[in-house]
Formats: sequence, C-alpha cells, structure tokens
Amino acid sequence: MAVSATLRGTILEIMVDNPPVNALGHAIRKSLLEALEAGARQPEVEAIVIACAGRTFFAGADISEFGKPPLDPILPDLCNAIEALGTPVVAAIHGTALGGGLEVALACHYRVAVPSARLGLPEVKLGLIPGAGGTQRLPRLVGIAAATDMILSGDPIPAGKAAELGLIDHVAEGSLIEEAHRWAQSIADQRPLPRTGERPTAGDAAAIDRYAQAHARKLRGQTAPQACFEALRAAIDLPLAEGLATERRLFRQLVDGDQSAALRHYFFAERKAARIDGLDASIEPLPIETVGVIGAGTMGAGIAMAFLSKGLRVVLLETSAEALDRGLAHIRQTFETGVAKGRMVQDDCDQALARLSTALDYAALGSCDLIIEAVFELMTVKREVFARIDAVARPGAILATNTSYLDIDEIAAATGRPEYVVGLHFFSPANIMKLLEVVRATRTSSRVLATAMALAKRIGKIAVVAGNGYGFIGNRLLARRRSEAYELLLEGVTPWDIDEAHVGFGMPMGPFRMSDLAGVDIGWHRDPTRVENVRDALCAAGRLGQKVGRGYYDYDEKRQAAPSAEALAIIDAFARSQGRTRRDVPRDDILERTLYAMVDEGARLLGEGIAQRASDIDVVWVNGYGWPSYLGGPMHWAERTGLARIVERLRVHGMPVAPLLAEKASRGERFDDPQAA
Ligand code: T1G
Repeated sequence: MAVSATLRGTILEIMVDNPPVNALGHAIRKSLLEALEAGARQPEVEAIVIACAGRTFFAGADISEFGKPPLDPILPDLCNAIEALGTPVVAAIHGTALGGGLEVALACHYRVAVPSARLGLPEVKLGLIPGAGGTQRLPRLVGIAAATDMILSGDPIPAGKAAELGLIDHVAEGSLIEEAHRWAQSIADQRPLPRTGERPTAGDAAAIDRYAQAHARKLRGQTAPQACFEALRAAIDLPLAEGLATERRLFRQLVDGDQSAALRHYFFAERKAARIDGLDASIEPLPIETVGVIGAGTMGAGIAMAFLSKGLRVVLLETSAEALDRGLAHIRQTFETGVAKGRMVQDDCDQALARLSTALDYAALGSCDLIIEAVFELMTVKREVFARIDAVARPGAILATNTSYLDIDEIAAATGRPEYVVGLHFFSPANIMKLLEVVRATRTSSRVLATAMALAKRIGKIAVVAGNGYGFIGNRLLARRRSEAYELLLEGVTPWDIDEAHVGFGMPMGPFRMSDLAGVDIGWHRDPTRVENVRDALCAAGRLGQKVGRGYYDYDEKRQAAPSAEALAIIDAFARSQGRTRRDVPRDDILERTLYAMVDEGARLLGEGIAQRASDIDVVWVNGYGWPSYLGGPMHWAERTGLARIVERLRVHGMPVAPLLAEKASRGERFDDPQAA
C-alpha cells in the first residue's frame, strides 16, 4: 500500500511509501485525501500524523505529470482540504520536503522535522511558482523577506533555520515518528486549530523590490521569477482565497509555457545523462580512495580540490618544488576563502588539506587508485606523461587524462593498459564547475567507465559520457560556433555585434568576450609570421586577450571591455587579404548562422555516436558553457524552434546540413525519438 493509515492510541498515523522520493502523483494525492477525510470522521481519532517512508518526506509534485491534464484532487485542493480539516494534522519531516511536499506540510497545522531535514520551494528552478499555496502560506508563516528568499532562490534551508523562522514547530532530536506522535498528543485538544496566519503588511513589499533589484541580472529573460514576485505581492494585497486564485492563475500560465517545458526537460536530462546505454548496470565500480594528480597549475589544483573536498586523498605531483608550492598555495587559499565565505567549515578544510600530499617523483603515485594528468595540451607531452604513469601505477589503477580535445586512443597507446585509460574532462575552475565529460576511448573497459561515472557522482559532478572525437561534445559545438563567428567577421560583422546578439539571446557572454577571457592564443601555433585566420592575425599583433589588456576588445585597468578600433582594423585587413567583400548581415542572421550551426554539429555528434542522446548535449552546454537553462539546451531549443525551419534556414545561408538533422526534420521527429525503422 503506497498510503497506509494506522491508529496508534488516538493518533492516526498516515504513512506514504512511494519510492524513490514520495512524489505527490495523482494516485498518492487521491489516497492521501481519502485517508485524511476518513480519519477526520473517526471520533476516536484526536490527531493525525502524516509521514513518509524511505529517504524523504514528499519531494514535491510529480514533475512527470506536468504538461498533461491535471487530475483531481489537484495539489492545491489537497492542501486546502488538510488545512480545513477539523482534526489537527502534524507533518513529520525528514529528508527534503520540497515544492508541493513543503506545501502539504504548510497546510498541516503543525510541522515536526529531524535536524538533517531540508525544506524548500524549488519550483522557480523548473520555470514555475509554488502552485499549491506556498506563495500565500509561507509569507504568512515566516514573513515576506524570508519567503521571498526561499521562493526566488529555490534553495532549501536546514531544519534549524526553519525552526528559527517558525516554519517548523519542533526539531525531533530522537525518533521522528515518536516525537511527532508526542507532539500530536500534546496539541490534540488545542482549539482553535492554527490556520494560515495574518497577511504580511503592505510595508513588507519593500523586501520584494529589494530582491528584484539585487538579482535583476541573474533573473533576466526568465518568466517564473516575475510571476513569483506577483504572487508574493498578492499575499500582501489579497485575502487568502483570492491570493490562492492568483497563484493558481500564474502557475497555469507558467506550466503551459516554453520556459518550464525547457527546465523540466533539463531536470530529467541531467539525470538521464548518468545512464550509459548498453552498459551492464550491475558492474561493480573499482574502489577509488587515493587519486594522483599530475600538474599543479590552475586545472590540476582545481581537480585536486574537487577530490579533496569530497573526502578522497590526493597525491599532487609536479616537476619542481616551486610549481608545487604555487599549487599548494592556490589550494590552501581557495579552501580558506571558502571557510571565510561560509561555503566550507574549518574542520572540513583542515581535513581536506590533511589528505593532500605532494611529490616530485612519479614513484609516489604507485599506490594511487586513479591517476589523472592536467599537463600541457600537447600530444607529445601527454604521451610521455602516460608512459611514465604506466611504469609506476599499480595494477588495476585507472589512468585518466584531462585533455579537452586530444585523441585519447593515441594517448592510451603510450601505455600497456589502454583498457584502464579514460578521459575525465573537467571544466575550469574544476573545483566549482559541475560538468565532467567522461570520455570513453576505443579500449576503455566497461568497468573503468562505470567507475568514472560513480566517481563523478561521488564528487558531486554532472557526468556526461562522450565518445573519443575532436572536442568531445562541448568543445565540438564551441569550435563550430567559433568558425561560423569568424566567417561573420570576414563578412564585416563586428565582434561586439556578434557578442551582443548572443547576450541578447541569453548567453552570459558572447564568443569573442569569451575568447578574450580564456586567451585568444589558446591553441595558437605561436608563429607570428603564419597568419591563416583572424585569430592568428590578432595574436601576431600581440592581442592575446584580457590577460594582456587587449584582444578583440581593449581593457582598462578595471578590466572593463571596450570595442577596439585596432582589432577591427586587423580583422578588416585580414578579410581584404582573403579577397572577402563586406556585406550587411541582418542581426537575426547572426544567431541563425552561429546557433543553427551548433545544432547541426550536435546532430553530427549523434550520427557519429560521440553523444549518446541529444539531451546529453543539452546538459553539456547548459552546465559547461552557460546556455540558458530556461531554453533547455541547444537541442531542446532546436526542437522547439522547429527542425524543419532550421534546415531550411541553414540551406538559405548555404550552410551544410547533417544527414541526421535533415532526416529528423523531414520526418517531423525529435532527435531522441527512437530511430524509425
Ligand atoms: N517528480 C518526479 N520524479 C522525481 C522528482 C519529482 N518531483 N524528484 C526526483 N525524481 C526522480 C528523479 O528523476 C530520479 O529518477 C529519482 O527520482 C531520484 O532523483 C505544485 C509544482 C529530491 C533532492 O523540484 O531535487 O512540487 O533518474 O536522482 O540526487 O508547487 O530529486 O532514478 O529515474 O535527483 O537523491 C518540486 C526535484 C516539484 C524536487 C533527490 N520538487 N527533485 O535528489 O535523487 S514541482 C522538486 C530533487 C512542485 C508544486 C510544484 C531531487 C531530490 P530516476 P535524484 P537525489
């Protein structure tokens, strides 16, 4: 029984068991309401406790039900029914009471939670607002300021903070169920039952305005946050019933909109990425406790921190004591800043540093379970390092490369154990960025691959499997966008026009500001006499990017960017040297030429089997490159734009169309639809 009711003395205990997260799907809502109403009719029942089995209290509505016709009882009605019951109801909270789960708890008359519980309204992360009373009941319980923070950030708060705010009535230090029952017994005859409290006062609206102003940039382009603000204002201006009606109207608008569809797509895409098609799920990952990191530069230090902060031991190897000292200083400084900013507790910082050892001799890596290199991106260097790793690594150790685009088969061939070689492409800063491309080379064994995926989850990374092709997934689309952007430069479009078009689309920055930030000279052959493209021309003129104060843009001492007349002159001169004529390019064409090219490249990745599924490509570009999550990722966005339209526009621009893209477009199919026979 997913919902069972058991009378213990005069307390009716309703236990919900709907793995994996007790989502409030239709069947649960129906059974829960029936059990509550039946319990309230029993004269011997003095109070009711609602609890959940498994790892968590209700973690929200069932997201997979959105986009389908709502089935009664809808969650708002269930919550209103709970609040209106004549019998007191106590919510017993553990795990993560999120979204509709917290809204059910808010409708209960009392809330008891264990110290480790977390409570939140993450709907805004799905392009929604709390749609079952949260925008009206939470402000009445904890005040507008705290409610605004919770609803607009979507981040959960710990039980202790919830108790301070009055969101929960009692923190259960012992058995949750027993203490919930004791609480229920203690309030069973208290009347009147606590109802949703007083409306916040009009003066509280200032807290909403303050939040909106402080987060304007982060919330730009998104519809749900604006709806959250409107619903919170309704909590101040309107009686509860009218406020709930406003919330319902706003929720319905959002749930039928593109942005929520994109964010819900992304929610499931991120979880689907963890699955490797065709890999036996029963494979036991290899044990990984000590990791060798070769290279203590920005990348190596970041990778070391990614493992250290999650409890693993690290042996950090460099070629000189000075390089090691620099790496250690970077790691220590980063952890201590984390402590100062409250992101890390001192004890964890101390323990992480205690798990770090350093070495100058490869022999020190002999006991490592996994060894990863983050050395210079040159094949000869990588192969030499791998040969040295192979000579000292213990049998069964995994040998990983952090290369961002080199051929991993060629690197693996430098060892006698290619089946233990895998790509772990971290994104800088590796201790912060959640994306990890796990690259399976031709000989990588299934167990090594399964181990890499399990390790990624353990260190809190979002792993996406890629095949061993140039640029894997993320950088392959980046390279295609960059080549189209270069073409536009040669036709007379300025770098700033291209960047502005991308920022207007929702990207955090455009391709040329990004190039200046990363370094225009990444991958440059360093021969100023060899000018084969715009990038070479800029590098030859010493315009290497923000780090030298000039690239595509000029930078002042505060690193503020300004369009550069000199850079434009260099671009124009190179274009003329190529016999290119300038022409007016409509603004819409800028995005079509660059973004549709990325979609075309994504289709090629699918056709070549480099990406398992289109949604994986979305996860990579949302997480690693800043594609707006409320647009779902390039492939989801392409499907919503219309694949046939994209094919037609690519052809108008005289650009190539991948066979898979043309085929899906002609059949009216989505990329991940099963391959038609
Ligand atoms: N609905 C449906 N499936 C869900 C789900 C949900 N709410 N939450 C998780 N799952 C699935 C997930 O897809 C995965 O499936 C499995 O459960 C384990 O999840 C009206 C409108 C609870 C913190 O946004 O944040 O209520 O891949 O891998 O890392 O106002 O899941 O195994 O097949 O993430 O331990 C609001 C979303 C909904 C919470 C657990 N609630 N979930 O994390 O496991 S909208 C949320 C999470 C709403 C009301 C509104 C996390 C978690 P599979 P997992 P985890």
